[in-house]
Amino acid sequence: MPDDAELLAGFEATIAADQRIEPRDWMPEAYRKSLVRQIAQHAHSEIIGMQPEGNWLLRAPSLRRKAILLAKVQDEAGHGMYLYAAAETLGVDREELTEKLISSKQKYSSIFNYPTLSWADIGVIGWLVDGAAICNQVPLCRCSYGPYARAMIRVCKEESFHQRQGFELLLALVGGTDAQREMVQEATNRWWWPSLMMFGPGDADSPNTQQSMAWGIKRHTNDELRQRFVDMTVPQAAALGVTLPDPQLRWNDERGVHDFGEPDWDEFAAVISGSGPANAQRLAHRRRAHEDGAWVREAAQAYADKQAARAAKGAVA
Ligand code: BYC
Repeated sequence: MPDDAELLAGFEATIAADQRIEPRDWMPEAYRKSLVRQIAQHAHSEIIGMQPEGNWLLRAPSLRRKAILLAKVQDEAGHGMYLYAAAETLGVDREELTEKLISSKQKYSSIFNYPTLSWADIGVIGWLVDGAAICNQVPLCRCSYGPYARAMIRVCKEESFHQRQGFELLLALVGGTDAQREMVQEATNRWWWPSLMMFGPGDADSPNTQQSMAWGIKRHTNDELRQRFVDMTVPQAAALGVTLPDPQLRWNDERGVHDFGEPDWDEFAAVISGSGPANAQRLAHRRRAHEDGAWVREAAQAYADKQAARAAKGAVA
């Protein structure tokens, strides 16, 4: 049996060689915990993220738009399932994680605590929120933990479709009436800063980044990804003919990237500590859905118990 020092050396050699850690491999407890923290938060975000858009399913303006939106919301449920399954490979179970979500012991993304007030919000969520998600999540396909990295490959493919559907929806609106163009601009004004906050606090205030990068969980810092998102989005805003609501946003020739203003970090702190505009509503809705689903879990358990009892009887006979 290898001792602890040998196990740690093996883990570190795998990370240094940029190879994957798999569930059967030894890993430091802090690595496991940090992954559970991040993957659970990610899974919860996908599940809670169904609510702002689900809110528009009955009001989508055509059958085509309804079918597209329905498919997107279902994809998000699927992403939540892959991610809970990835977390389960680390020795936690989905029931336990759901309990932590509905009792506010684990976080979910700040972005889903803002309300969806107009149909243009659905387009802007696809464009900006899914756009930010892609920037943040593509590097996670190379995460050092195998099950998370593999789940992210499929998630990212679907996010890329989500981003395009949002952009296409907005293209249709900006090609419409003045009122529709105003609706797009107004939605952009509301979602721009919360989208920048999705990347997390600035690097100087991000307690987890350094260790997560050393472990190959994160591949870039929060500020690097935020910059990448801004640079990617500016030409898209120009193509749509909308203005991003940041007077400091301009190209910096010397740095070869855009300068941009600072998000309101007090607002971010309030939203992640539960005081955002829709936190209470989102959690109450999730809690109710969980309670309403109790009979499904009971029925599944009764069925599993019956199968196990039959198998045991068969084994004895
Ligand atoms: N919202 O040290 P830091 C989606 C927390 S799903 C809330 O930088 P880390 C989508 C952070 O957890 C979107 N909390 O942390 C779904 C930490 O608190 P704890 C979700 C945030 O982990 C449906 C503390 O602040 N995406 O896009 O190194 C439809 C300090 O932060 C946020 C993921 O989860 C936030 N925005 O970096 C459409 C991706 N930011 O845990 C779209 C995977 C930070 O110490 N996750 N916090 O109590 C990540 O990439 C990283 O976890 C983060 C944060 C970049 C989010």
